Amino acid sequence: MDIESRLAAYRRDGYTIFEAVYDADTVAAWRDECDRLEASHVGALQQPLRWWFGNMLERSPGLMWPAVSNPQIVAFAERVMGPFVQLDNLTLAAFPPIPREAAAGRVTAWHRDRWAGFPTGEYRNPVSINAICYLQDLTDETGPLRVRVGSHIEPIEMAPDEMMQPHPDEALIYLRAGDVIVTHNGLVHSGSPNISADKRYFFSIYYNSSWMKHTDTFDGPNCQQLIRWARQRNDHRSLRLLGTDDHLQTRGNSGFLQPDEARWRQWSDEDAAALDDSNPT
Ligand SMILES: O=C(O)CCC(=O)C(=O)O
Repeated sequence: MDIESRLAAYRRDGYTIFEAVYDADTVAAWRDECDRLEASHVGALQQPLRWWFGNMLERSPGLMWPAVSNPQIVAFAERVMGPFVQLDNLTLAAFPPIPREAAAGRVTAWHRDRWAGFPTGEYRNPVSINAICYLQDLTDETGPLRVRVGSHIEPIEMAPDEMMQPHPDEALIYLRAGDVIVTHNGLVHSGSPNISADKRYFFSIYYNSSWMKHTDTFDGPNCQQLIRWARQRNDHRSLRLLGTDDHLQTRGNSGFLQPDEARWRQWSDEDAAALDDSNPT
């Protein structure tokens, strides 16, 4: 799908799917990393309901940076949010299976994502987006992703007693391992209980605007090393992902007298021209 059609579908539906972004070996390495973190976890006296590891870029930079900086995904994010795309948080998760009886008639929990607002009936550019990658195929056993299509535009309310139940207007999405779904922060969505024989793994790369605070920290040695590498390359896209936007004052106070998209394109082109990738290491 070309990027303009993808953008139009994303604006209409509240999500878009990039198929087969990662191969089986890459996906297996992320699953192994989740198991490794679980095994090295101190303090858990009993099996938790879910494993949830934040700050994954600092924990596993070599494994996770290629996903955070994936050119296809970040280029799309820049078309949606402008060249203001920062990593808010990167979370690797695994949900152990639960008994089939406990899962009957349940969903994980309907929600809109962090930094969203209640929609007004008109499309608004999101200040944050979620790029979710599942590390096994989603089936009725591993649990599909559920979405309410268009709920990033429509002021759809859900009462507390509806939060954990399937909804008649839901769409079930059966992503394959290695696909990436990019959602608008206003899209109402939920996971599904895992009744398979294995854990249900995924990671969520949550991007927000570089005008905002970020949830993960970038002051650990691994992220600092990435920042030095990006600085050497004059790589503004990577610097922004890592919480440093050199153009924040000029671009964030540009006067706003031209349509956003034209300015965004110009700024993205300037960033690409400034990049010095003669020293890739
Ligand atoms: O468990 C899932 O499939 C959904 C994950 C989710 O809701 C999220 O990352 O915001």
